Amino acid sequence: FSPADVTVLFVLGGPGAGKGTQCARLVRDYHFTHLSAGDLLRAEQDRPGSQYGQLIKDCIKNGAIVPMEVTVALLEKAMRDTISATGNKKFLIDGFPRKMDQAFKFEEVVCPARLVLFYDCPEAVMERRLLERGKTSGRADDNEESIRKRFRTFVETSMPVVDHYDAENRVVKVDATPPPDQVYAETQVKLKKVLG
Ligand code: UP5
Ligand code: MG
Repeated sequence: FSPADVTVLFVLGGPGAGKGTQCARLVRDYHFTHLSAGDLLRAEQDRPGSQYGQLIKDCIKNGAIVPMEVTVALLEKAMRDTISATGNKKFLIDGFPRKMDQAFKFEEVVCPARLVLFYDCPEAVMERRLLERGKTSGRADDNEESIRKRFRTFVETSMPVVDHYDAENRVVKVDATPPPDQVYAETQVKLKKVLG
């Protein structure tokens, strides 16, 4: 596909900030296709015959970042498949890039992002949400030990990505602490200002 026809918004924020929750609303109202890097990795992990299954499993459990080649290839394939199946070329890329090398690689080989939507949330709030979800989610990383590691990776490795885009004035920052509908209302107002 031609990068010029494609619109990509990166949706970033700490573990449990509410990226997936807000993306669902944006899909409903603005006809984006939602691609969660974490969901794509979990699906690849469970795909019979995948050569990356064990690697992905270990990374997710430890809150570590899967080597970018794997994630970028999954995202690019999902974008191609979506475009050929539906024609939709507007994407929310959720939970990616979470390391500088991924950001550079994606914008070089796939396409530049239009902007970064950043959900800002205190750790204590995110922890409460993840522990609550962990009661029923079945996610291998919704436990105290994995959550601690995910937070550390976020602060050390993923926040620099947000800071990088912020320095380029490409970040729309939204307070993710209030209830979901309130966070969404702020998202809509701020996106409208930037995208029109
Ligand atoms: N909730 C949501 N919003 C709320 C609100 N405003 N008020 C109250 N409750 C709210 O929400 C989390 C929970 O909080 C839910 O129960 C929700 O109802 C509630 P959700 O919308 O799921 O938050 P989200 O930010 O999407 O949290 P998630 O757990 O998905 O974030 P992570 O970034 O940790 O997970 P992800 O799936 O993106 O990545 C998992 C792992 O995959 C990473 O740790 C890493 O190991 C690997 N990965 C890579 O290696 N590379 C990548 O590029 C991406 C992932
Ligand atoms: Mg998510």
